[in-house]
Amino acid sequence: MNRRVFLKNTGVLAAGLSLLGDGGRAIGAGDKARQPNIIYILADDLGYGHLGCYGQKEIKTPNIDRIAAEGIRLTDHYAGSAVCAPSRSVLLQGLHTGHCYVRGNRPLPVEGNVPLPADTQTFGKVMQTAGYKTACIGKWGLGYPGSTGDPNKQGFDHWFGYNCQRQAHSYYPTHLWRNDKKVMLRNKGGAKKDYSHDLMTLEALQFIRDNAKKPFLLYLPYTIPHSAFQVPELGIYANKAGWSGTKKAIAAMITRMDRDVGTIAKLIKDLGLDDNTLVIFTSDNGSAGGGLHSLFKGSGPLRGKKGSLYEGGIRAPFVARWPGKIAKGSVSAHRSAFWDMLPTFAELGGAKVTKETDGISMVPTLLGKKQKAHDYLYWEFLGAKAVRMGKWKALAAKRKFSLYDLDKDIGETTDLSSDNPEIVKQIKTIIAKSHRDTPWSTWKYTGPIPEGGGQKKPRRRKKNRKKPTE
Ligand SMILES: [Ca+2]
Repeated sequence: MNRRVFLKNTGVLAAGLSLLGDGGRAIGAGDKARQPNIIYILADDLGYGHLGCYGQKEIKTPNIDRIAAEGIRLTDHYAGSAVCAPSRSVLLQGLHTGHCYVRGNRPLPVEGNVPLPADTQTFGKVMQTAGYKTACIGKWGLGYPGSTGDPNKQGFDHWFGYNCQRQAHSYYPTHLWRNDKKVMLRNKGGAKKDYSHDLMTLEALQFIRDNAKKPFLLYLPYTIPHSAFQVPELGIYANKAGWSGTKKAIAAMITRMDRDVGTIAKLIKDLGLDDNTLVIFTSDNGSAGGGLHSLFKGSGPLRGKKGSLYEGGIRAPFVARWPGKIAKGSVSAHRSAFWDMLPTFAELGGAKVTKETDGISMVPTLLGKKQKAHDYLYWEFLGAKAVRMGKWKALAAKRKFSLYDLDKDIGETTDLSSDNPEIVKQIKTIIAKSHRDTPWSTWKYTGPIPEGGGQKKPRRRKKNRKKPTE
C-alpha cells in the first residue's frame, strides 16, 4: 500500500502530522507514580498453537515471541468466548458470558452488530474517568454506526476500523470508519489497493505519537488471521516448497501482524515510553477451522477450535511486556480470562470500577506478586456451558456432562465425571448460579435499512442449528 496516498486520503498529512519520531525523549522517567500507558493488541482467531513462544514451528513470530522473552507468558489465559462478538463484550464489560450483554454473533440487516446499551460499563469508559486518552483501532463488532454501541459512545475518544464484523471478512473493504466519518478506500469494484490491517497499524502509530505526553489506552483489535486469507505479499513464505497458496497466505498474514507488533514496540522505545508502557498481545478466541487449524495445528495440544468450549476454542495465548515492572522471561499458570482486563486496567490507571465485574485484577501476576485466584471461570455459548475450577474443566452440552483433569489431560480426552460426583455437583451449582438472562436474546433491529449501505438479508437461524461444542 502507498502510505502517502492513504495519509493524504484520510487527512493525516493535511493535519500536518508526521509518523516520524522525535526520538528518545524520556517521558515520565523517574516518576514512579505516573499512570502507565496500556496497549492491548487482540488478534482474531489466532489459536493457542500459532505463536513461536507457544510451540509453533512453521510460522515466524519473532516480535511477539520477544514480548514473551522480555516479559511474561501466561499458560492458562482464556478468551471471553469461543467467537468474536461475545468475546469482545466480555472483554469490554469485565463480565463473563453468563452476565455480559452480547452472547453470540447475531447478524443484522444493516452494517454492524447488536449494539451495547448506552449505560454499559466498558474499560474504555473506566479509563476515561482516570484521565486516559482512549482509542479503539481495528474490528469493533458491538454496535452499528450511530447506535448506542458506537465505539465513541462506549469509552473510546478515538475510533478507526470496521464497525461491522461481517465487513471485516474482507481485508480490502470499500470503507472503514474514523469516528463518525466513513473513510472511503481505493478498493472499489474488487480492487485491492488499501489493505485494512496496514491502515490500522498506521492509525495506531499515529495515535501513540499524538498522545505520547499523556496516559493513553490503545485497544487494537486486529483482524488477522481471521479469513479471508488475503495478504499483499507472501514475504518469507513465497517460495516455500510444498506449501499451498492458502498455507503461505496464512503464515504471511500472521508474520505481517508480528512485524507490526514490532513496529509499535519500536515506536514506544523511540518515544522514550518503554518503561511506562504495558504492551499485551492476545487473541479473541481459539483457532478457526480450515487452514488455520489443520495446516498449522492452530490449537496446539488442545482439543477443539473456534466455536467450541473445549480448551481449543477458548484458551488464548497471552504475552505482556513492561520493562522494569514485569520480570523478563516470566511464565505464569494463573487462571485468568478476558473479564479480568477491566479491573486490571483500572488498577493500573488508578480508576474506580463503579459497576459489577466478574474479573480480578491481574496486576499482581504481571508484577510477580501474590495473586488472588478465581474460584472458577465460566463460559456459555449456544446453550453449552463450561467451567474451569482449579485443575478441573467441565463441559455441559445438551444432556452430556464431561469432566477433565487438565493437569494430566490437557487434550480433554478422558471424561472423569463418573469417578468424581462431588466435583460434578459443585460445578453444576456454579453453572446454575452463573447464568443471567440478557436482553440481547430478544433484541430486534427496527431501524431503516440504508440503500446500498446495508447487508445481505441474514439467513434465518434454526434454533440449536449448530452443535454447540466442536
Ligand atoms: Ca474471532
